Amino acid sequence: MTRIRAVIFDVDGTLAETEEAHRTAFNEMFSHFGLDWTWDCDLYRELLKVTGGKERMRHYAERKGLSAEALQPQTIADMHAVKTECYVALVAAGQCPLRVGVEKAIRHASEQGVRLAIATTTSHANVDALLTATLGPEGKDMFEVIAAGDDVPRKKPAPDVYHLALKRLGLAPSECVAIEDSANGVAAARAAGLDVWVTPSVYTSHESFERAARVLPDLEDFARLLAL
Ligand code: XBP
Ligand code: MG
Repeated sequence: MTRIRAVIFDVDGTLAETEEAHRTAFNEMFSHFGLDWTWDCDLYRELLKVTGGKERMRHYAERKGLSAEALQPQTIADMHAVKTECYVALVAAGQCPLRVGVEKAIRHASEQGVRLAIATTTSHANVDALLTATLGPEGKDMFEVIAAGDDVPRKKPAPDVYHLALKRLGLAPSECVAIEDSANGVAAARAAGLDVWVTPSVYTSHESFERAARVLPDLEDFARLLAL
């Protein structure tokens, strides 16, 4: 019998390699607004240090020395809403399959009576699109709690979204484990007192994960580790 009563999954890079779809959506949105901005893979890897799409865009605009009015919160929000539409369309078209072992891990935990939750920086719209596209119409219902970026004042590496997930689960950090892909995600989960299993993703494989309890290539071994 596992001591772990709930598994709290990160989304981007953990459930699926979604960041290429996010990058494509950002570039489609920039083109939609007639901006000559293009985020290539190398630049995006650097920009991913800033969590949150709106915060990432504001950071990039400030780097380009854009004037204050161009950075109005409403402007950024309008741009991000279009980006989300572009991203949801890419996910619905099947661009983001679940990573190796993820579906088996989700279904195994559920069969073992281990509760499932999500703690992510992205939006509910993006989470809903990914879970529906990869797990079907019942995908969302497999997660008892979905805590998303816009539900909390501070995004990862702040612990806010993990605190919210734990509060809604009604569990202590010691009763749960977080599954993450990034150093920002590990920092957030550790700050909330959670043990963390990391499955580094394409955009985070260069990062260091000293504070993680486990660093795994994927979730293929999840069932055995859950039973330890
Ligand atoms: C990763 C993020 C998100 C995505 C883009 O979230 O930092 O900002 O890069 O999504 P996770 P938005 O915590 O799931 O790894 O544009 O919706 O922010
Ligand atoms: Mg992530």
